[in-house]
Amino acid sequence: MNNPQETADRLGSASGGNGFAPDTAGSDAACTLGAFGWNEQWQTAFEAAPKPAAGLVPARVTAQFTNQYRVRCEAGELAAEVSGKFQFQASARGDYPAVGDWVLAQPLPGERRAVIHGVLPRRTAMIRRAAGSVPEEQVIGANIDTLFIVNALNGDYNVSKIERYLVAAWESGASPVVLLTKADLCDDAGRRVAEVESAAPGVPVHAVSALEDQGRGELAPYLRPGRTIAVTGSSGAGKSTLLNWLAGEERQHVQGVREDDARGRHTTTHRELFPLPGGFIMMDTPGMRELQLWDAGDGRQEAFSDIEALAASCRFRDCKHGAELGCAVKQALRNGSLDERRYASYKKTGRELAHQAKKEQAVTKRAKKSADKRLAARENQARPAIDYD
Ligand SMILES: Nc1nc2c(ncn2[C@@H]2O[C@H](COP(=O)(O)OP(=O)(O)O)[C@@H](O)[C@H]2O)c(=O)[nH]1
Ligand SMILES: [Mg+2]
Ligand SMILES: [Zn+2]
Repeated sequence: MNNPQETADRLGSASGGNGFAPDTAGSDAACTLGAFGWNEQWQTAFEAAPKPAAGLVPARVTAQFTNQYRVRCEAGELAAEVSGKFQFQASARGDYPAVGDWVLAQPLPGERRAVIHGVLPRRTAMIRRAAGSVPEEQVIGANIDTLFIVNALNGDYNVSKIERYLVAAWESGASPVVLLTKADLCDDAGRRVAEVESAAPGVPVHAVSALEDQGRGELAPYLRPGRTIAVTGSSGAGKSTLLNWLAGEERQHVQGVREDDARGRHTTTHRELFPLPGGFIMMDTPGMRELQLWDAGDGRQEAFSDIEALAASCRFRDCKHGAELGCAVKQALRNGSLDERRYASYKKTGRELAHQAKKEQAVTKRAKKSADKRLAARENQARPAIDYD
């Protein structure tokens, strides 16, 4: 399995029918690694990384398809797949490269393909629980500096949904920013901005309209050279439109523009990085019906820091905020300084994370009993599915 030729053969057969095709060499010259966020820190990390093969170069994963990657290295864009040894050593799905990762790539001579032999340690990782019955983490974006949580100011508007994304965002290490899109469709955007601000302590909130070119100036501080920005949120919230607007040209299809396929209105089908004029890098993502949280205890504490602070001043350290005397949370709910909706959202995310931790523990126990743990882990490592809504 660890034979480069075998890997090349697998790459060859896999690249046939799935619509995967790297750019031709033509546009490569203008795109150096710097345009994809490469800098001295990454250079240092690359030099320090173990090199399991010869001829390794740094490359960034710019797109991920079912079982293939597209990576960008100094020599241009290449199709890539992980080495057999990498597969053998990976013990969890989260060990595999994700869009945004910097990897150790071995370009195959004379071909526009490469084999991935390693992943540089991630600075940030946006993680969710993968769909499926086995609890598994799925990295939906790596090395994201700023996460735009996109929620449209029409029927999509939902503060509790934003709170959920904030839990995952804080956990990821990326700096969250809430963008309320389609401001042209809303008469009281200002009130909603204030409402979201109170549900997102310490997080900047902006109302924008790509359609009417409103709010671009407010976003300027995030759009700095070398910075990676990911957009996340429900399908139809305007993520791809936002990317096109900030790019100043159509880089992504948006809903309603391309003729509908059998699945309906979904146009963004995979995560992909785009280097944009201005030197920043944007990651577009397909919409998610629901963001399933993964192991995000600290992220929850951060996202609900106001409630955590109240809880710290309850009389009893282990206060459940039920009928206890001296409960600061109950008092805040009574006097209206804490919103019932927000408290419900806090409790819901807590229950979910606890439930999931239990499930994970059960799986770990079973895996320990298993005589061939590694084999089990490899079988569980389903290929990342395209996540349509
Ligand atoms: N009125 C209005 N519509 C918008 C705006 N931004 C996006 N849309 C529309 O919302 C729909 C979904 O946009 P799209 O970018 O595909 O959403 P995505 O699924 O989040 O990528 C499209 O029909 C867009 O034209 C906006 O600022 N104002
Ligand atoms: Mg889209
Ligand atoms: Zn209490």
